[in-house]
Amino acid sequence: METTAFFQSPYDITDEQVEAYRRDGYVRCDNVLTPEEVDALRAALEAAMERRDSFNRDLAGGGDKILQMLNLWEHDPVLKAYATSPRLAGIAQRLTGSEHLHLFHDQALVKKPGPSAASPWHQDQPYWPSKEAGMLSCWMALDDVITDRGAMQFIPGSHLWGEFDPVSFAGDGPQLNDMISDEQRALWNPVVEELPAGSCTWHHGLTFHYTRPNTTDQTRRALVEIYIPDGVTFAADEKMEHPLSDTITSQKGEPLRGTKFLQVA
Ligand SMILES: O=C(O)CCC(=O)C(=O)O
Repeated sequence: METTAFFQSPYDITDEQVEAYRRDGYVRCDNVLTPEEVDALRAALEAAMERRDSFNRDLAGGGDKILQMLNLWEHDPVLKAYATSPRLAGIAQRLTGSEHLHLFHDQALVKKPGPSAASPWHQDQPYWPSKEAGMLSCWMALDDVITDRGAMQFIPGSHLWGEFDPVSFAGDGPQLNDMISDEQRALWNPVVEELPAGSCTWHHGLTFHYTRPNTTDQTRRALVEIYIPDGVTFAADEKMEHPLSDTITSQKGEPLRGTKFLQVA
């Protein structure tokens, strides 16, 4: 397949998957990418990791335990084609019911073998500059992910529990366990989604999720795309700073837009 044809064809997400997303706050989509597309994304990601020319940091506080690299699409045409692809935009439209979608940002989240850390239970929405909930993430496995390599775990239905405070990925602040009610604790039934490379999960910004440290001898490379549906506005000073705060062009209360938030649908 020509590189230019990558990520163009639609993925036929079923009504049952859409229903599951709305009920559980996440959904699994198998075989969204072809093996050739996975290879192209892996090569692009490896090159980006070599260059380190995108915003990058260790989410666990140092030492590449959870390497995060943001807006890789700016430096690579394959990663841009993927982030803005009709395939992902089409799935996001179906899941959210939104006609229009903007890319908030992409991010690689890499857990290498060796010193690694858990991504603590958290929601995404508290870290985002958005007032309303509704933004969602596509978490794509570029390696086969099993529980001990850092497969995503979710609490089904937790997207209906409202917005909690952000937690520290370095584990030095309040953790979610201290914040949830006894009732919520009783409903705390994590589901692990082990995935082959090229399959993904989509999760709502309020859904609690977690991954274990990578204790295997193979790297875990995940590529995450975050989209903004219609109806989400800029919360300005009500929310914490984000690495992309400086690129936001909206005033408080206006639809969340920025110089780098590409329209994808
Ligand atoms: O990949 C991980 O370890 C965590 C992923 C995550 O928190 C996210 O995609 O929102």
